[in-house]
Formats: sequence, structure tokens, C-alpha cells
Amino acid sequence: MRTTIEMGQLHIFQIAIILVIPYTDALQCRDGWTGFEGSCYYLSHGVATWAEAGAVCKMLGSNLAMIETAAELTFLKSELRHIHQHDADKMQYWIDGADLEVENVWRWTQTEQIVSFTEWAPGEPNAGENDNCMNLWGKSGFRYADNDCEEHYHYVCQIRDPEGGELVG
Ligand SMILES: [Ca+2]
Ligand SMILES: [Ca+2]
Repeated sequence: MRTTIEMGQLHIFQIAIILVIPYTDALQCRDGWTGFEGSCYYLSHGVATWAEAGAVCKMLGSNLAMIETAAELTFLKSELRHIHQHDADKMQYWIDGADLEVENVWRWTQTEQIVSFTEWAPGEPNAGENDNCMNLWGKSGFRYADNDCEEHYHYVCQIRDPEGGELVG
């Protein structure tokens, strides 16, 4: 009898794993967007200034990416390295961080939160008041750099919590 119950519990446990894993992976993102931990990301094909890039993301119902954890940055770095196996050195992707208001105080502009997790490329940020927008710098394995907001770069858009929004379906 005891054995039966234990096997029953084990069986339920296995079912739980089977149900949970596909559900976690089942984050639904639009075509051309990639999901990771509850967000959908779009890696642009075209280039734009930082402000234009933010406007394009907004038109797509998103914002420039706000990277909050090491895991999130690791995911994006890995996606970008995969896409740019042969041309990463020339690639820069705008993200939402900026120090436009107070020099060297980096904030995610969509929430005005201070950027808490950072992985700056060696020597970055290095350009003071000339460079106030944050990008993922291919030459440095897509770590952070500050650059002139008027440069035309690729960009990463992010929809956070798409299942709470209009995205599914
Ligand atoms: Ca600056
Ligand atoms: Ca810089």
C-alpha cells in the first residue's frame, strides 16, 4: 500500500515536470521576435539613431531593451553572436540605457530606474557628455558601451510580459 502511494506521488511529480517545462517555453512571441524569461525581443535589421530606434520600438508596441539581469544579457549576447558570427566587430545595438539627464548616471529611460546590473566593455563608458546612449558593442562581445545618440546603429526592442498584453494570438 505504502509503495503504491509513493509511486502515485512520483507519477504526479513527473506529470508536473512534463506540464511545467513546455508551458515555460510556450511564451508566444510574434514572428521575428525571440522569447526569453517572460519577454519577447526584436533584433532590428535596419539602423537608426537612439531616439528613432526608441520610436520604432514604440510603434511595434515595445521599448528599447532594458536588461535587468546577467542571464538576460547572456541571452542577448548569445543571440547576437549567433547572428553576427562573421560581422560582430562592426555591429552595435542600441538599448534603452542613457545618461542624458545627469552625466554618468545611467538610467533605463522607460522607467527612469538606475541601471543596476552592468557589464561595460573594458574602458567604457569613456566619452562623458559626448556619448549618452548605451549600446551592445559587438567588438567587445556585445558588452555595454556609451556612444553618440545620433549614430545609426541596430537596436533591440523588448516587450515585457507579452502574455499580459495584446501579443498572444
Ligand atoms: Ca555620458
Ligand atoms: Ca564609448
